[in-house]
Amino acid sequence: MKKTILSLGIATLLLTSCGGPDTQPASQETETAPAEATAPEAEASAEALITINGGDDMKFDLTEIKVKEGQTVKLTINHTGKSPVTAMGHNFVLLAQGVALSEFANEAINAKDNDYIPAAREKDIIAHTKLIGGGESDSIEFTAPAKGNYEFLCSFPGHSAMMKGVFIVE
Ligand SMILES: [Cu+2]
Repeated sequence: MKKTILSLGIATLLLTSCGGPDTQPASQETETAPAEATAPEAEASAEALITINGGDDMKFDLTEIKVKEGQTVKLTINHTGKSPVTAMGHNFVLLAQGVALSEFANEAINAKDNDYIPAAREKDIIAHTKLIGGGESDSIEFTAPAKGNYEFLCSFPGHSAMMKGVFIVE
């Protein structure tokens, strides 16, 4: 009788000790899973692909753009309308921090010969596309500046009242 109780006890010990190693591979799996999940994120943070559209309705389809500090920003602007560049031209101009958007836009009106980019304000611009008309596109590439909020606009006369937004660097 004593022998059977002993062997039962050993069997229980073996079973419980077997349960130990069984749970270990499972915990190892959960440890490797987050590492795999962060890999695509790290890859994505290398560059930010932004597409912004503007049509004959004088509107951008984006009023907020979010990127991460130091990212390579590849931005494409599409003019989805039909109006010629002289009547309904669009561009994307990203202003440096602290630059008053309305003041900049007012000066841009006098810079028709330079696609409404005032030459004296180049230092106040982080990046800008060329001025495009209906059906046209332009792409630019630049490095996202330091963390903070920046403003962007279309500098064609009168457009910035409607065509502007916040460029957020996180
Ligand atoms: Cu415009």
